[in-house]
Amino acid sequence: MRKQRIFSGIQPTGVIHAGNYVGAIRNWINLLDKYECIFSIVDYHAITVEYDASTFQKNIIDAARTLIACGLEPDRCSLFVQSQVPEHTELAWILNCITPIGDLERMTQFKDKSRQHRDNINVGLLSYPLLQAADILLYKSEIIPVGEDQVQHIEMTRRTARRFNNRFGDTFPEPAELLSNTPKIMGLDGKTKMSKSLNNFVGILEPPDAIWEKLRTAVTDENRKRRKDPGNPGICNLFTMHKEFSSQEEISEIDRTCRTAEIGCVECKKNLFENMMRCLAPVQQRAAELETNQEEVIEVLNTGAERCRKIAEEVMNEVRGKIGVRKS
Ligand code: AQP
Repeated sequence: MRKQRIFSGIQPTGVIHAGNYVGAIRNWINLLDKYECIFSIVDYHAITVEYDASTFQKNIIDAARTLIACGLEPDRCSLFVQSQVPEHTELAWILNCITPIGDLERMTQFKDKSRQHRDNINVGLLSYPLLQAADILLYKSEIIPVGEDQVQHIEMTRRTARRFNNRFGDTFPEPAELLSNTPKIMGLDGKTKMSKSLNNFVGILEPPDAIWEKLRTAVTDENRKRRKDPGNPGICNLFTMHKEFSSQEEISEIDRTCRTAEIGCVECKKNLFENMMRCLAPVQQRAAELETNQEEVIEVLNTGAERCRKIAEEVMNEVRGKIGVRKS
């Protein structure tokens, strides 16, 4: 039986953080055997905000080696850079031409990013969800594993697929999002989503000292003013992280001992740090090996791009024919 196809992407915007890891990447790894998996480093998405062209290529390679180190090995999935397959932007243009502008103006991420980048509210930022829809539809993908912040964009992708199908005939499946157990990790400030641009993150390749320093100073349950006050794990972001990095027994024990004030936040953080490093140390080691072997990373990306180009060419031939521009 044919495996269902998965697509997901990540922007090469500098670091991959614990939110990306827990909300998306770990889920991707768990799905590798069950689905046909395509993952992309979405460089054209990343240029919708200010970026440094001189370090961009390094960021792309760094993102690729981090993903491979996390477990996206080339024999288990296709990993490539979005710009290696030009059909992504071609399909995005076509989708632009069938989408009312009001649909895009209503997107929460567009509103948030417009506030964050007031001096650079460009057309690409507005049209970002349609490039994402093109990424997904180009492979007729069915399942999209993402963090909670992307759910609205997947709804938009479904609407766009429906609009295209209604106008030009059945072409695209309507994809469904697939959330991880922890689809939203808050930042170290405990107030907003962990985000690169908000500088409230723990990078998964950061040295252990730096990770500890960030966890040590992270906001926990703000109602717990003194060590002897009972805490409430239900509203503590670090407890959410424990759920991802600690064993079931430890999670239950922390839940109990925090509520009775048998442990303080520092002890809880030390425990989280140890468990996090146990999980991240092998990833960091493999990423360091790949840093000295860039050819291997480029080879993985080229192999992935070649596989994806074949699918993309076929789907675009169908799309071009249906919209009446050209048949090849
Ligand atoms: N805090 C998070 N919790 C859970 N999942 C998250 N994701 C991102 N942040 C969290 C998920 O990671 C995948 C890749 O996301 P991306 O490359 O689009 O990154 P992003 O959402 O742009 O990440 P940032 O850090 O928030 O970037 P900036 O600050 O540049 O906007 C997605 O599946 C996303 O849901």
